This record gives sequence, C-alpha cells and structure tokens, in this order.
Amino acid sequence: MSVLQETASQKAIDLENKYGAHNYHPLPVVLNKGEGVFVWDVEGKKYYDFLSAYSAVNQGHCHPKIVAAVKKQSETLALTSRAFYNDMLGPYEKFVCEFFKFDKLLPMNTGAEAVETALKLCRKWAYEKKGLGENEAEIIVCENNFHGRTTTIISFSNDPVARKNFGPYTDGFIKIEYDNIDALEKVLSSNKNVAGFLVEPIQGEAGVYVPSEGYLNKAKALCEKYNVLFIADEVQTGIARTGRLLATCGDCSCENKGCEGTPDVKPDILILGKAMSGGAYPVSGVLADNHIMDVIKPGNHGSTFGGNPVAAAVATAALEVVRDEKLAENADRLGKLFRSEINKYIETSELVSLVRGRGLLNAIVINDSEDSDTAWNICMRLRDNGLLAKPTHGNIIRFAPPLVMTEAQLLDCVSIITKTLTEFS
Ligand code: IF1
Repeated sequence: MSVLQETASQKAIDLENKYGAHNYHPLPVVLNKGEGVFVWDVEGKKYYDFLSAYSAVNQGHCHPKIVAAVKKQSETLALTSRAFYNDMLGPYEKFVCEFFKFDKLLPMNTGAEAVETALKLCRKWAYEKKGLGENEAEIIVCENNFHGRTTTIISFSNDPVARKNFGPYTDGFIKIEYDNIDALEKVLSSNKNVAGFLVEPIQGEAGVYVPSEGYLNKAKALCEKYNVLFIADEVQTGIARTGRLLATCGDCSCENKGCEGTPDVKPDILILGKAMSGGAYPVSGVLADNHIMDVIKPGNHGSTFGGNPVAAAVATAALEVVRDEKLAENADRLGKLFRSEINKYIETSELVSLVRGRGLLNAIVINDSEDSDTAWNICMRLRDNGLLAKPTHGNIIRFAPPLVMTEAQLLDCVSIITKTLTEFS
C-alpha cells in the first residue's frame, strides 16, 4: 500500500481520532460486518471475535432470530415512553421474571443505569423496610470492582483512571477486599447502617478473578443474618457466559445442572445488561421480589427508553436463543476444553503463567510486569493471525468468544492462540 493510497481502515481511524472524544484506545482494526463468532474488517479480512463486545454478543453477531425481532418491532411500534402502556412490555416482564425466577423486573437500557437502579432500590428499601435513619444507608462494595461509568459508580471505584478529577464523589459506600469473607463479616457486625452488599460473581475488569469456592454462598448467608441485601452485578457474568444462565444461578431456570464449581445463590437484587439483548440493542434491568421492589412508586425512578417495545421484543428473542440453543451448556463444555488446552500449552511455556475463568469468560496472565506492553503486542499479533482479543489491566488478556461457537472452531482458536504465543516465547 503506498503512502498516498490510504487504507479504508486508516481513514476510519483518522476520522474517529479527529472527531471523536479520545475516551478509548481501541485495537487498530475497523470492523464492518459480523456473523456468529466471526467479524470482518473493512478490507474483508475475517476474524474470530474473542471479546463479544465485552460479553454483550453471547448469542453471536447478528443472530437471525434477534435481528428479525428488531426489524419487526421497529416497523410496528418503537417507543411509547412509560407515560402510556404498550402491548410488549407486560409479556416481556412476565417472561423475564419466569426465566430468572423473580417477582418483578425494572427495565432500563445500559448496565450502569441498572446498577444505579439497584443502588437506589437498595437504599429506599433500607429506609422504608429496614428502618435506617434518613441518609444513613451504606452499601458495601469490593476493591477492584467495575460497575460502570456514572458519577456515583465511579465514586466507589478504586481505578484512578476511571475516577480521578471526576469528583466530588457520592458518599455512602464502604470498600472491602473481594473474596474476603472475614472482611465482609467485620463490617456487617460493626456497622448497623449497612443496606446492601454489591458484588460481581466474577470480577471481569479486574482480570476475570474467580472468587474461592463458597465465597458467594457465605456472603449471601451473612447478608441474610444482618438483614442486608445481596446485590449481584451479573451484567458481564450473566446470560450463560460462565457456563450457567447466571453465575449466581440460584433457582434460575438454567438446565445445565452439572456445571462446574459455581454457587447456588439467589441474589436479593439481580442486575442484568449486555447479552440480555444479544448486542442488538441496549437492554438492561433489575430483578427483585415484591417485598423489595414494592418500595418503588410512580415517579421514583424511570427512563424514556427503559422497557420500550423494541427492547422487549429483542430481549425476549435473545433469551429464547440462550435457552433454545443451550448456550449455558455449550459455554460450560467449551470453557473446560479451552482451559485444559491452554493449560497444556502453559506447561511448555514461560510466557503465560496461568489461565483462569468459568465457562467462556477466561483470561490468561502474561508473565511480565503490569506496565509492559507484551499483552498488547500479543493482541496485535493475534489480530494479524485472525483472532480479536483485548488486554485488561496490563498483562492480562481476556478471552470471551460468542457462546454459539462450535468445538471445532474453539480448537481452531486454541491453535491460533498457542501459535501466536509461541511466536513470543
Ligand atoms: C466500557 C470492562 C467489560 C460491567 C459490569 C456494569 C457494567 C459493566 C460488571 C456497565 C460494563 C464494560 C463497559 C466497557 C468495558 C466493559 C468491561 F472491561 F470494563 F470490564 F465488560 F469487561 N457491570 N462493562 O462489566 O455496563 O453501562 O457499559 O452497559 O468501556 O466502559 P454499561
């Protein structure tokens, strides 16, 4: 390619650089088509997608059933606001409540909005049901959490990049170490004002950190003991990603009962987003039983787009795909295969120190300093070799392909990954 003849990719990148806020540092690849586990760049090169839009595209790119739902409902009725009823929302709410076994859904659009909704719901419950004094409620969160980008959510982040110079921050949060049950009990037993405990069943952004066995069960039991709401942020771990419908599972309708090491915990408040729509549309929501959700009265909370007819149609289709195509079972089975294949490679290599994860939410840790650019360079080479993944926190690479992958495709990907890693060792 001559210097004068700029590629289509470079043109697109230049435009984003010139006219878009610089709030991301994407891998240099410009995509214009997706189908199932594959995406294509504007030059026509095909890649395996190993990020799935941060687990929003669990059902695979442009799933025909989900696309059909968007199309049909967009042509019929797209938005009413909640000032009026629409004929899609009620059936959708019934479907979701039965799917996840909760009494009620509060529909929103993005993950961060759903987290905000859960925090508001928890606080209001604490004042009106638990009897805390006005403005006294505290919510326990975990170190290295990622729950979104709003002002309140970044107030309890400990990532300086996400929070510095965005203050003043929202009060009312207590941070404890993740996966440390004693730290949780210490706060609960000494502080009467705790309203809730907000936790990711697996910490995604922190580097796919799976807590020790029994942690979530014990945390839930402690929350019950101290009359505190257990709030699970399953925006990333939910919707079959970790080999079960939910990483907290509970008594959800998941049929993959034989899946590995995940707990049976029913959160008091469940937060969902991302793959709720299979990536076709922003859909999120909060689920809770009546004794909690009934503190929310008209005017307390809402959203112009939350619960709109397109979202209702899309999310129904997206969840049906998860159920009908048995994506939880597939993620569980392929995840085990992935980790065992990568572990075989690790035995022969100094470059990768470990692979961890559940289902198809996995990460490898590169044996190099946190601030080295090895993980980034590996992702660049993976791109050249036809597989797209992104580093998280320096030397960790997250691997999260769509859950519609076949075993043959997964083994093909393992060979791309190990071949690429070998180029670096
Ligand atoms: C970005 C990570 C993933 C989430 C959990 C709530 C939200 C998210 C557990 C908010 C969002 C995203 C957002 C994206 C990067 C990303 C991410 F790398 F930061 F950790 F997925 F892995 N709870 N996660 O993971 O949902 O408002 O974005 O719909 O660039 O911020 P949202």
